[in-house]
Amino acid sequence: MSPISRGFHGRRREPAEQSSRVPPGQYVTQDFPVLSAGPTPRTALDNWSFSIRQSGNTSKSWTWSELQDLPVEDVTADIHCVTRWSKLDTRWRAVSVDTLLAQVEHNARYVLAFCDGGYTTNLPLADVTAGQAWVAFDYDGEPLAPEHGGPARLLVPHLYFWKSAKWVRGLELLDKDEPGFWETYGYNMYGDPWREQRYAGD
Ligand SMILES: Nc1nc2c(c(=O)[nH]1)N[C@H]1C(S)=C(S)[C@@H](COP(=O)(O)O)O[C@H]1N2
Ligand SMILES: [Mo]
Repeated sequence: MSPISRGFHGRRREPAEQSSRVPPGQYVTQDFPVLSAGPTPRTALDNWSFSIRQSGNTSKSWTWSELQDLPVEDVTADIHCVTRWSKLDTRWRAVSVDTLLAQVEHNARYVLAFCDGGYTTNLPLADVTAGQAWVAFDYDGEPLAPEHGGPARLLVPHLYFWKSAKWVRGLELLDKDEPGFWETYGYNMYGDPWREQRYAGD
């Protein structure tokens, strides 16, 4: 009989399955590190809104309770930080960006997410639509903690996690790609973890 109990063995993910889910240069962690470029902003839910802007105007905005009334999805996703940690099977409750954009007329090709605290990050419209991006407000069955972006953050798990803007307050719709906060400091404009697009030129 194996010296390792079946229960212990059975709880482990098969290494092959795990490695096929971990992009090059990443390691899997059970922790949830906090990476913030500044202090954690705290906006009361009564003062919170999510806005979609175009050419300097607000096209549509939702209060906190209006956002909660939209169709909510349970999302399980692997996330990958450019500092090389990956976390598998993270669980979120979230509203799809598709649901939000469906209420706005536009023909934009890019978005710039904006946040309390001034952080921004840029994404192609094609990467925040078709079921690939969400505004998430619960993590692992609890309201999203402030240090992880609560009350709400963007969740774009197929790109490096710096694209998942914490304390997100809206999306600006753009014709041209404009660098956000980290992109201005030399991070990649796109950030595909499977192609290791960490820095400009990768
Ligand atoms: N508003 C804001 N969003 C942000 C950041 C930030 O500094 N400010 N850091 C980004 C980076 S680099 C990463 S890796 C993730 C970290 O999210 P976490 O702190 O929940 O792990 O948030 C991203 N979103
Ligand atoms: Mo990051």
